[in-house]
Amino acid sequence: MKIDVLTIFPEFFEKVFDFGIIRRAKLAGIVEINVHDIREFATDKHKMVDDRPFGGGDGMVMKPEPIFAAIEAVVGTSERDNYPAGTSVVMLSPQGRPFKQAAAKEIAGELTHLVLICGRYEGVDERVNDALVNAEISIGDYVISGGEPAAVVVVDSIVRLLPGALGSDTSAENDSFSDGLLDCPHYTRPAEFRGMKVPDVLLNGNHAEIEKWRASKALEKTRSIREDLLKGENGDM
Ligand code: 9D3
Repeated sequence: MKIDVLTIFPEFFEKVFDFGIIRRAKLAGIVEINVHDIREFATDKHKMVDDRPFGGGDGMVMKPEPIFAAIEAVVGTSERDNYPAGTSVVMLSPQGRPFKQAAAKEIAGELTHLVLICGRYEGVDERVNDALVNAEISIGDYVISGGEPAAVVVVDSIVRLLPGALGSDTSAENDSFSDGLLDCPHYTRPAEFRGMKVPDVLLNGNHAEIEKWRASKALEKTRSIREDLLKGENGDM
């Protein structure tokens, strides 16, 4: 998969994709991630990327021209109907559909080229959404200052699902019983730390008993803080 990120803060991404699973996936050729400075596609002498909102109001709006030019550079066309098969342009925005694991799976399974546009300021000229964008994604119901942290979240969740991205020792976490539930508690040595004991069941070597305990703890935790997951309201964790 190829991922292109369009941003006015390219330095934000300097190190963030160079760790752990994403780094390994890049080195293995499973994903190629490129970050592009939207400002480099501005053609006026001041390299303007934002302007005052028509109709008045506070804040600035991201101008359409540099974003259209950036899409032409990375996709080959700014005509959405002519995007190559397997290509999708996604806008990170508070107005987007709340991002879920199910969407990460869909993107990882179906796309070969993902383009992420990171908004800033009060918003992006709506003609970008109307003409270029296939989907708008929000990462949740809280306000962040721009699309950049959201792009990192979306990229991470997708790359770890690409075939071969997880080592054989971590891939198990994808299938097991815990599907759709929060995880059970984990412990390692020492068996007693500052008076806090590891539950006996984990020390007795009875693996059937241990799996039963883990399943019951996962269910209990999910019921207490994420009832929505039990009702299947939160898609496919
Ligand atoms: C005046 C209304 N505000 C919306 C709640 C303005 C505003 C807030 C935050 C405009 C832009 C932003 C920047 N946020 C994002 O670009 C963003 C975001 C978010 O704020 N929350 C969750 N997901 C995302 S994805 C991009």
